[in-house]
Amino acid sequence: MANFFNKLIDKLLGEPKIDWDGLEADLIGSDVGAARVLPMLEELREKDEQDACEIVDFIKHGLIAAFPQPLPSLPSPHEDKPCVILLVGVNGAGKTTTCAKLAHLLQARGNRVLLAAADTFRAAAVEQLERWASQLSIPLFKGQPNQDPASVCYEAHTLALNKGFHYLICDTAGRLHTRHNLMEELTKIRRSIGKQDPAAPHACYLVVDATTGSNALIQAREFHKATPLDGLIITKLDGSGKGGVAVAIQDELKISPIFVGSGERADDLHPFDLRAYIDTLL
Ligand SMILES: Nc1nc2c(ncn2[C@@H]2O[C@H](COP(=O)(O)OP(=O)(O)OP(=O)(O)O)[C@@H](O)[C@H]2O)c(=O)[nH]1
Ligand SMILES: [Mg+2]
Repeated sequence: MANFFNKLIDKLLGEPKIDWDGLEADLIGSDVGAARVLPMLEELREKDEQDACEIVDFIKHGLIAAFPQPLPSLPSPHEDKPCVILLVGVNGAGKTTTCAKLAHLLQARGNRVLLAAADTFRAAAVEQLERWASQLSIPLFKGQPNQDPASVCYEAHTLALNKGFHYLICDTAGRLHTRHNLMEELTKIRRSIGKQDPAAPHACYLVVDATTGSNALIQAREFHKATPLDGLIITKLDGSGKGGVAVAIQDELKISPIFVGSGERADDLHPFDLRAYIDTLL
């Protein structure tokens, strides 16, 4: 999709008429998903639209229309209870970094935020979040090495409730969406968070690496089955990936992006901006 516009211009410059089959092949090969692009191309082909700018505009509008208006936003704490946010995703997607960034962003907005290091599989994961927490002066709850992540989340939630935190952000271990037992563990974490507040977790976000491509749709399907997802956080948008798969995820699962990560620093997290995202895609 990223080169779509350039290719389209090249095509128009090189050929007297648009090669609709070639254009279709380019678009289907993108992560956006055939379900959305095929009907758009069909309409353009019927009109025999030849103006490249019109074509791009038409596709832009079609992609924007895939998303709800307004887009869902981050929940707020209510009735003096902390708002619990769970971050899940495959290995290396950017969960731990995003937990720190999100805590930093919420703290800067005047909230009291607690981080929970619930990736107890690897000592390094806890240390990584500890480093962020100390650098950003954010309180952190960590359990014992190898403690059950569900019980770490439960204890962190107890602390957040007792101490009047506004937000609790739980980091979880990376897991392959194909590993049934690891996905089951997410269900357990969710249940343990719900014990003291049936509305919790108030948001569960899938962290997706923008360079992943269409496999992210499969990840979203599987994670959504294990723990209903309330949104996406697309990381590494500063890299080569444009995260076009978010359109396919929105189309199929009705899960919208909430934030995007654009670098490795604490303030490289921004609310998802639909128009900017579509502009980058094209
Ligand atoms: N360029 C860039 N790098 C990022 C971004 N988000 C995270 N990273 C980097 O990606 C790598 C993995 O990030 P982590 O936060 O450790 O990912 P994780 O999902 O917690 O990984 P596991 O716990 O191993 O599953 C780190 O080197 C991060 O600095 C981003 O938005 N942009
Ligand atoms: Mg991690």
